[in-house]
Amino acid sequence: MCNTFGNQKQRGVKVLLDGKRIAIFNIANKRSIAWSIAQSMDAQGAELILGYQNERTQASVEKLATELKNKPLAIVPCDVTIPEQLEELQETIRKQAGTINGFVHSLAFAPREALQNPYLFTERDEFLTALEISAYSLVLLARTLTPVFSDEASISTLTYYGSEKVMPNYNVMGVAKAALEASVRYLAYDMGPAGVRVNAISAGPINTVAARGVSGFLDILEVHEAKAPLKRTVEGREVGDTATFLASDLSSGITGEVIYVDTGYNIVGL
Ligand code: IMJ
Repeated sequence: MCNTFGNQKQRGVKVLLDGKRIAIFNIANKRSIAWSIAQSMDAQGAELILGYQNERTQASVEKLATELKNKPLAIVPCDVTIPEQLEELQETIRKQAGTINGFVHSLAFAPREALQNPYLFTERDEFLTALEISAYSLVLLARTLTPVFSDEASISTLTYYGSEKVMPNYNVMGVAKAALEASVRYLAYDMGPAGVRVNAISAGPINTVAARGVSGFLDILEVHEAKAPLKRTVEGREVGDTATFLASDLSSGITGEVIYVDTGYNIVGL
């Protein structure tokens, strides 16, 4: 048996993701939102499959994985631009987990120049790269992993308010996140009849490696603290806990939705 949560179970305490197998794409380092999600899900008893993009991040994911209570079912390469790797991903999951109860899509990329120059100057290849990696990859992963889904599955992705309102420098990423959010609705419509839910978490600004390099990012954090009703920025744990909720049976009636985890920033006009 050897269940870390034996005590909680004996006391009748519910563990949200007990018996759930969930894949998370991708973890790069300890600041990754994907890592906060992995920690929250692990704490609720999930058995995880962890994705990394390339050899540069493989070692750090393997090291982070040792901090989890439950040893991951697998640690897998997941570069969404390599079709053979996605086929292999499906095979590995089938072998190591059988079926999964869903996955988390927490990956995005736009070429740096596209986040620095005015949106007006976005080149065709920059646009296509941003949309392919940040939006199309959700469709690709949903289709690739459908054959290994259990009866009821949950897909969650990460988005940002720059999809709806202009944020300085967010540029083509805002356009990609708008496509991602629309994809969530269309996928929810397509997959709903099979019992698959698809949702997005719109996270407030967090000091991750993907955000730090952004010029003026510290100013953005300050403005957020001043304007948001909770008068602070959001923590990775809070985003992770929302992902846990969306993967759990507690959210069984929610699909096609964008849930804001932004300390209330988006509701304020001035
Ligand atoms: C990113 C760019 C501009 C403004 C930004 C961000 N703000 C926030 C972010 C205000 C919060 C972070 N964010 C929400 C993202 O989605 C980041 C995506 C991203 C970041 C980089 C940096 C390094 C690189 N390409 C990137 N592609 C996507 O070369």
